Amino acid sequence: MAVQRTLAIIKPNAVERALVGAIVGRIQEAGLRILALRMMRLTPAQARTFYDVHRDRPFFEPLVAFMTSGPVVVLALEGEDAIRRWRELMGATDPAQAAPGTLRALYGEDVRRNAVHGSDGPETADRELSFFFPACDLA
Ligand code: FUP
Repeated sequence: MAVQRTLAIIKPNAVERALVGAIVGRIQEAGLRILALRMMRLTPAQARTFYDVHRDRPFFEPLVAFMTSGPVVVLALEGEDAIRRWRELMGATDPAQAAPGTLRALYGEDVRRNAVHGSDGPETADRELSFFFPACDLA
């Protein structure tokens, strides 16, 4: 399996609950390398662009409101099979369906306030990484 890069986001509910350290710890214990890390507050325009694929879904505006409700931490991760491994660590989108011990099972509150994000494939990862990090940060 090739070395991959993926984008992770620690969402506003997890930042608010002081879970950044716990989540970064799980990333590092899993052997995923942190290439870049930044805390920021998304603007509504940035959140809409980031989630553009969902713009026609009924949950789009509430999702944008949630993602802009407080700071997030964005991370560029690297490792063998990193996209799948990070999604496995996150668990299913709906915390109620997420496997025990996964970050969404532990820290997610509902399907919107689900604590973490991860790219869902190589093309998405490229697009999402370049959305947040200039290429020089990922060298
Ligand atoms: P995932 O790849 O697991 O983050 O899941 P999706 O791409 O399906 O959804 C992206 C985000 O949309 C979720 F993280 C939260 C939000 N969402 C909702 O708010 N309600 C839903 O019913 C589904 C997704």
